Amino acid sequence: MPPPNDPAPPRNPGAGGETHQQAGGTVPPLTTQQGVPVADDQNTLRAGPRGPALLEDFHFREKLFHFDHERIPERVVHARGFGAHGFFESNGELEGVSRAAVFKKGAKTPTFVRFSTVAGNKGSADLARDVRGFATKFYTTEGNWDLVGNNMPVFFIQDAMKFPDMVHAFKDEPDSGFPQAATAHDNAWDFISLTPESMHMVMWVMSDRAIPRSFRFMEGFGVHTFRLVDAQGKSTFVKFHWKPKLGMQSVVWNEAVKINGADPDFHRRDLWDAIGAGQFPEWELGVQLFDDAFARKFEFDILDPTKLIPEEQVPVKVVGRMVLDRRVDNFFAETEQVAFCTQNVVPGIDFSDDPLLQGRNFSYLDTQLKRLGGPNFTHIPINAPKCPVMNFQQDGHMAMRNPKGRANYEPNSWGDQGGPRETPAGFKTVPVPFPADAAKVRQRPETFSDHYSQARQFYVSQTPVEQTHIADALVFELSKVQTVAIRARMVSHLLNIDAGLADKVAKGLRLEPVPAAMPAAKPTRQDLPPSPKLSILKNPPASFAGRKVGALVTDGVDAGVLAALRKALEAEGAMLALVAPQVGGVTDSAGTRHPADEKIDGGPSVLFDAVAVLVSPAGAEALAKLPPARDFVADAAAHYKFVGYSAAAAPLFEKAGVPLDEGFVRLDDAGAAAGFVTTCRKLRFWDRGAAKK
Ligand code: HDD
Repeated sequence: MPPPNDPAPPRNPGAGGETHQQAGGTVPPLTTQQGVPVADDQNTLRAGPRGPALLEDFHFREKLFHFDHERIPERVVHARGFGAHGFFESNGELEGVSRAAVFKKGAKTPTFVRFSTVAGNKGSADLARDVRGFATKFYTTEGNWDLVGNNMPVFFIQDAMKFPDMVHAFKDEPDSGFPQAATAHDNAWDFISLTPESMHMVMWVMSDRAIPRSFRFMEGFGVHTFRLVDAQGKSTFVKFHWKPKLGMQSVVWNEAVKINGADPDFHRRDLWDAIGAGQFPEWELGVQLFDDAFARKFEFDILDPTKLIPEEQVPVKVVGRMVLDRRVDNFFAETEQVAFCTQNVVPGIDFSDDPLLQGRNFSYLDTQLKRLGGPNFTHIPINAPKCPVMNFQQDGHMAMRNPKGRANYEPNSWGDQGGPRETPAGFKTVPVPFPADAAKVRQRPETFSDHYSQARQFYVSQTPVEQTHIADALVFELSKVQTVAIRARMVSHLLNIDAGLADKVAKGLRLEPVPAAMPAAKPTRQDLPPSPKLSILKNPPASFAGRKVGALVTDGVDAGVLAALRKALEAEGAMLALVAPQVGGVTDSAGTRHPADEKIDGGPSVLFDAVAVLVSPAGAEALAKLPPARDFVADAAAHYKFVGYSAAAAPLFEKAGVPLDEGFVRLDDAGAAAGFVTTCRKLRFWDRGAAKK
């Protein structure tokens, strides 16, 4: 057996039945599902070579039957995702706060994470402007804990009742079936503009958080307030955070659009490649802990999932780390069949009364039944706990865990043979008193009614570059909305968030006249201080580790410079990909051949974090005539990337219409490589051109 992550063995040659490989050596015999060895897998059983197929061909019938039933329903949201295995290691900081075994000092718990986009279908492109799912299954010694979060700490709606409407509006429109994996259409913005509680989340989704460079460079959030419960039953409110060790990074919108064409699998490939290369992504698990007293004095309701608690107000305490160090062996078996449920908690972790969370606790179990076809989806290996499971639930489709003996109920009189029993150490819901005067109502609390203050706080916490991106994204999305009244309604909301933002968007849409501000249930608070932690660019990574430079090379590339660049990147923990006119590669100045990772039009610069142009004079002249080579440098410049270059590259820049600036770094001798890599740590040269706005 090859190790699980080894490349697949070569496929059997030949399709016509003459050259197919026979069993023998290390190749096992092909069998039917019944284990019957198959002598001929090329031809159906026929009445004569040109006659009709015969019904008795059980191998053919079984093969087609199985193929016809390969698909299961895709997830109604988060259909497109990618998973990996890893572990969580606790540093013990929560020992006194939660009795969960997963938080014991040094406890190492296996995990499975599935990242996803929300709106697009299973085959959509990775770089959609969208929220990213960040769902983690912890296989703890006391059962599975699912932390089903997103890469944004707030949500569009406050009550699960609105979830189907929200999802319907965001996904493709029901008559046309498009656009898909995009909110840039009338239905989405109609719903948003009629739902003021979504305004905070809209700021996040229009920000660069919605177009991450990689799953590895994203934060994650549990969103809701949960409770941690200690051994005495005392509970503490908690919000969960994942912080990527490699820091945060996003792409720019024009880049996202092009990545979707160049490599729609960009995010999944990135994770797959990184783990394969031994660059295991790592996140710190952080918590914001607070008590009832804080909850009472906080400006917003801690049960409202459209609000966050600024980290400056309640700092994030690191309680452990998660490393993703193993690819899946089989996408369907693991990534597709994994079933996350928010109600999967363990002793020491409990829910709050957040109405969105309460609704989710119903929805996830329900959806798995539909998706996975029966109540025994917990028997599928990826969903099965790694601790003992014992109860009296039985039978059902595809039951794999079937207890022996006569006891299938309790109480019973069968003593030691009577099966499992309740234990005092089990999960107990925290006794939270209901208000004595509580009546059955369908009513939003008044404390949920400020929809603009935190949207404003998010916006004013961004750098000017990030604010520009938010305005540009709004203009882009609303330009795709055909109903002018919806555009206007959005601008009237923006006026409650920030007058400057509303002005930019109105001008960008050429919306005349500018509407009045939307009447608000509560006036926007102007006094909330900016929270720098909400900005990506105010929290840059410490190094270029985990990133990738694409070097456009030609024959005659300076052997010393190329070797030095590779060495400097390796020392930084970064990667180098060679892009050449032909995939066979190039011969350097010392006569050594370097195979290319990409042919020039298969490896556009949007796939890299920074680029280098290392060419000979003849090579530069030849590249200058190639449109994809000109695009390579023009896009790198337009996307504010750092560009390392040899002097000979000048004709290419000239033909591409790219003026040089301080973001272009000369790489004429080997000594310059390390300096270039240090420069790349800043990730983008935002001072270039339009970004200065
Ligand atoms: Fe949800 C999937 C995250 C609100 C109903 N959700 C799903 C996944 C993630 C989230 C990451 C994909 C899990 C996977 O990879 O398999 N959802 C969230 C977050 C929310 C949220 C962070 C708000 C804070 N979701 C939410 C609500 C409802 C749902 C309010 C319904 C009342 N979500 C579902 C679902 C899905 C799902 C329909 C589809 C596939 C699945 O569950 O397994 O049940």
